[in-house]
Amino acid sequence: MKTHRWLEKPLQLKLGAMAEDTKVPKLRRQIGRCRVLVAGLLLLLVAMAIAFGVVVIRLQSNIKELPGTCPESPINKINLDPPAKLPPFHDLSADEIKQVKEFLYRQEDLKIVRPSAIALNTSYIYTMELNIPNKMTTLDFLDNNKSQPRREAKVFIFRGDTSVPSCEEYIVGPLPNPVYKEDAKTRPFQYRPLTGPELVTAIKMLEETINLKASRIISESYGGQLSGDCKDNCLSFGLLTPMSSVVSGQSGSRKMWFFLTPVVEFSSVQPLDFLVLLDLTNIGNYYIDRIYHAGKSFRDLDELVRKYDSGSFVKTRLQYPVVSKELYSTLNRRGTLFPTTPLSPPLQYEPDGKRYSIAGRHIDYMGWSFDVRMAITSGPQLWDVRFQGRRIVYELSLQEIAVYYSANNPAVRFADYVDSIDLLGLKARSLVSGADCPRHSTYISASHSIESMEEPFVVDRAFCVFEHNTGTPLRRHLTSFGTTYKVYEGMEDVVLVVRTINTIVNYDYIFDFVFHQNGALEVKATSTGYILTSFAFPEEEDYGFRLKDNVTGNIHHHMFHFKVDMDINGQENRFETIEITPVDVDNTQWSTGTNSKYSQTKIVRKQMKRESEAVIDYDFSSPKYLTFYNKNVTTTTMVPRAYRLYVQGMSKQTIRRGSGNEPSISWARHQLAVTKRKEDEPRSSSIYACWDAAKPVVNFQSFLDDNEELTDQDQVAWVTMGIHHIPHMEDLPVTPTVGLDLKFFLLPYNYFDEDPAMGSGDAVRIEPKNQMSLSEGLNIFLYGKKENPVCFPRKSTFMDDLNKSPESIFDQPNDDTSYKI
Ligand SMILES: *[C@@H]1O[C@H](CO)[C@@H](O)[C@H](O)[C@H]1NC(C)=O
Ligand SMILES: *[C@@H]1O[C@H](CO)[C@@H](O)[C@H](O)[C@H]1NC(C)=O
Ligand SMILES: *[C@@H]1O[C@H](CO)[C@@H](O)[C@H](O)[C@H]1NC(C)=O
Ligand SMILES: *[C@@H]1O[C@H](CO)[C@@H](O)[C@H](O)[C@H]1NC(C)=O
Ligand SMILES: [Cu+2]
Repeated sequence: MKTHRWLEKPLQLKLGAMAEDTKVPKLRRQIGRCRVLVAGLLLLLVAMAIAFGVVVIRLQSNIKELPGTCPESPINKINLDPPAKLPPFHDLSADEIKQVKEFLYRQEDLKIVRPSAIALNTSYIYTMELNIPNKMTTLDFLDNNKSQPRREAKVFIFRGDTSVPSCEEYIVGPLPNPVYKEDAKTRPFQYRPLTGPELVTAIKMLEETINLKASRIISESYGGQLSGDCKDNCLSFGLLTPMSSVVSGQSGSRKMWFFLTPVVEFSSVQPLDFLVLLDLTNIGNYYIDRIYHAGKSFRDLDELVRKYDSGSFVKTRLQYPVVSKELYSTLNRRGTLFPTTPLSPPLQYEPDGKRYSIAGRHIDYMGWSFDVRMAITSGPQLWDVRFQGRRIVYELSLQEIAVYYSANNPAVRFADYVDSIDLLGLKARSLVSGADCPRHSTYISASHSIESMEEPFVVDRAFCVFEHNTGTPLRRHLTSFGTTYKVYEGMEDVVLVVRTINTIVNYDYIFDFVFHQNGALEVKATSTGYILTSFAFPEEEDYGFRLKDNVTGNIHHHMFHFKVDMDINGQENRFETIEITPVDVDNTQWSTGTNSKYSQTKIVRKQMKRESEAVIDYDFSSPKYLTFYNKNVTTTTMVPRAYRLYVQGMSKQTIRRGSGNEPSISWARHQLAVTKRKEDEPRSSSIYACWDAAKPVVNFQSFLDDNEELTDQDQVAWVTMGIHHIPHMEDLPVTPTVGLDLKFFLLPYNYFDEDPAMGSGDAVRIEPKNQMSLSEGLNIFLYGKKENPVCFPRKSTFMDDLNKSPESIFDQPNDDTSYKI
């Protein structure tokens, strides 16, 4: 209360009340003897009152100047609702998914059961996605005012109900009210990706059998239990490795290695030496094919138990991990806290609201426009990418992620993951504001058809879109010296980022599509997440460093494949390399020496006329630019208006061609390949690729082998990026992204007459008013930007919202769909 009084008094002070204070004479009359003391007290009071007054005045003047909430842009709107008529590249809507399912349930020949009844021996809908319409028809719609191509779904049906089980793919349309399904494409059943019914059945069988015959070995060796009584010492078979028939030598087989792991945060860096190979070829007859334990191989559990009891191998004796904040495999903050007092990091805000628009899945930004979608089978895609109204790329899409390991033990040795086995698009989930994406991001959802759910599975935050000030100049120049014309000009590289992050069990892959204001498009793939490790027998030392007493971090190769359908000034393009070639020129004219030569470089332009020539294997000794253009579109100086493809994230795939699982990723043989675009070569990989090395369902090599003519054809650039990863201590607990970003760029190359970012109002120009004298001051050009815009960013409710809907970040426990590799 006292505090309040004191605060009230100075408030009067401020209003001028103190000058007429009547309390002073009264005090003088009544307490004459204490005059001095009182005077002193009063002085103190006055001083304090003034001090408080100043504080309050300050506060009040601050309040007067307090900025408002940052305004919304009057021009740029964000409307994520699907438009009434869905455009060609829009993912299937929830309603379309529903209509396709109902249509298929009515097809008696397919005998499809609903998700509640799916089992290994039933026919059911695994997933579906937009069937990309024919390009020519779509261009007629986009460019020539023709009618929109029909929308269709591509549906994946697993037929476990037939005498020879198979995977069937159907095209169903037209949406939203389908009336036809085209003849099925049939794929081998043993190549199918991971499915709930299989994994649930396999793991249940495995755990029951082991509990029955070997629970003693498990508990004595690892201090834990598989199920039932376990509480703080649970073990499970969580990780797995598909073993394709080229590895087992058994044509038509389907086998998987399962890793026993403790159920702790996180299993892939807590390796145990207990691995089981299951034969899953026949759906009614799953069995243990092999066991690998204590560095030895056993045919079955009986042999394992017999040899364990007879002491014929050195028994493993491990403690169950002691779970604490300090446990190396956990992601608790630990070590000395820094900064030593909590200080928030810098944040970005949007003082004039959004500078990009979104309508449905169509995005516009600073002259850029494109559509974005999430294909469940292959991940993020951009369509019809234009700058200043002119199409540059028709399709820019992730094709595949692969990671090939090497090890001594069989489960990690054969871990040649081709990740669409786990549905790349479905695993793009749960972006977290303030960590994965800046707080001012817009989140885009995705709706997927998944085997275990009748209703579409909605991922709230599959993409984030944000404008980002990179803090790096896009350009700058200063001339200041001597008598030169003095001027400074520069601008920040402010970009739009479209981001998604796919979590494939232990690894997390960040994909960024970055739109720069100078017409450059950047694509970035970055790895983070947990490494996969092996129990550290001495034989593992060839394959990685020992990171803990019993943990080897195995060497592996991350690979990413992208499709870039180039449409530079139309579809008919040329692919030209500009080689940087050494040349010794005659120098006798400029030198007094005889036969003087001068060594320099010249450019040699080479048009790649056939697919066999258009394969780029990076060669340090012959540097070159890679350009794409339409031969009819040139500058006034007859230079082709091209875009340059610049790949920065290359790596060499070293596994012997044609061996093991290599044929499944023949796209990784070259850092770049350019092919003639074909409707029947839509993707370089497939959801079957993890198993299909014996006979790849999609064999990218065949795209090249027909050696098509490329000149003035519609061309696709297939970009492979990769990184060899030899894990090190600092990969614990989780691999940091720094240094692991792989990029490629599409850069305008004689495409414009000058840098198109010269039009950007984000620039700053400073010059003296008088070139002859600085004393007259400066002209500063901000092009309408406020010099010092101040407003309150909108309050984020992200963490509150998350708390209210935990399922928007995590799977429900025991959800069958959450079994993964
Ligand atoms: C599928 O297998 C179960 C037992 O595992 C059996 O009860 C059922 O009849 C089988 N269904 C079909 C369609 O064969
Ligand atoms: C586009 O086509 C529609 C109907 O086919 C026609 O009415 C319209 O005039 C056309 N617009 C242009 C710009 O050609
Ligand atoms: C590593 O494994 C050996 C052999 O099984 C065991 O004796 C040792 O305790 C293990 N070390 C740790 C840290 O678990
Ligand atoms: C270039 O122009 C000629 C003449 O108009 C035309 O026949 C040809 O198809 C054009 N080529 C390309 C690649 O656009
Ligand atoms: Cu890695």
